[in-house]
Amino acid sequence: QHDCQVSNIQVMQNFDRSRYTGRWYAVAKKDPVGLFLLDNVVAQFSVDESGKMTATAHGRVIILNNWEMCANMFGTFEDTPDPAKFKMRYWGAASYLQTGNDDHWVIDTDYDNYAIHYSCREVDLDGTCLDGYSFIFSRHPTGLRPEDQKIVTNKKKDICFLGKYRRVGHTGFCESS
Ligand code: DAO
Repeated sequence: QHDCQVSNIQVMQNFDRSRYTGRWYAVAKKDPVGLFLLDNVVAQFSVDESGKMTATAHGRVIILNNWEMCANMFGTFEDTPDPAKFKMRYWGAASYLQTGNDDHWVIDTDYDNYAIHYSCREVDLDGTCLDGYSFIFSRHPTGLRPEDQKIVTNKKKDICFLGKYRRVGHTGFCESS
């Protein structure tokens, strides 16, 4: 299971999008090439009337070399045959923010405390991930509960991102906007 093949990565079984709704605080992040969201990252997931998953998120970013701001972002999710694997189209409230269409996989979650997200943007010729990112989310702004840390560490290993994360701080930078 640690051959690091993107196609072999195990995702959440029987993912329940309605239990996943609500606020999630990013507590750690593995950055992609050309990182965007720096810290104070909070995502809010919803399921609309038709059952489609959507999200809003904010986070501190630095754009145009040196301009620090809070980015308000929107995402819509396209379903795939695997209930835990989505295609996420995202864009910013302002035109100069990043837009994209990324994979959005839920690797594991207990819905009430922690969640592990994974996105590989570019698969290498050998089938491993050449450029990807991952968020570790917590329902608690204070971080993961000690009992969840071991599970999360094991999952980081499974997705071959162990040791590549940095802590995502919450200083209140995006709370006023
Ligand atoms: O921060 O480097 C990065 C990549 C993240 C891009 C995605 C940001 C927008 C997300 C919107 C919705 C939900 C989770």
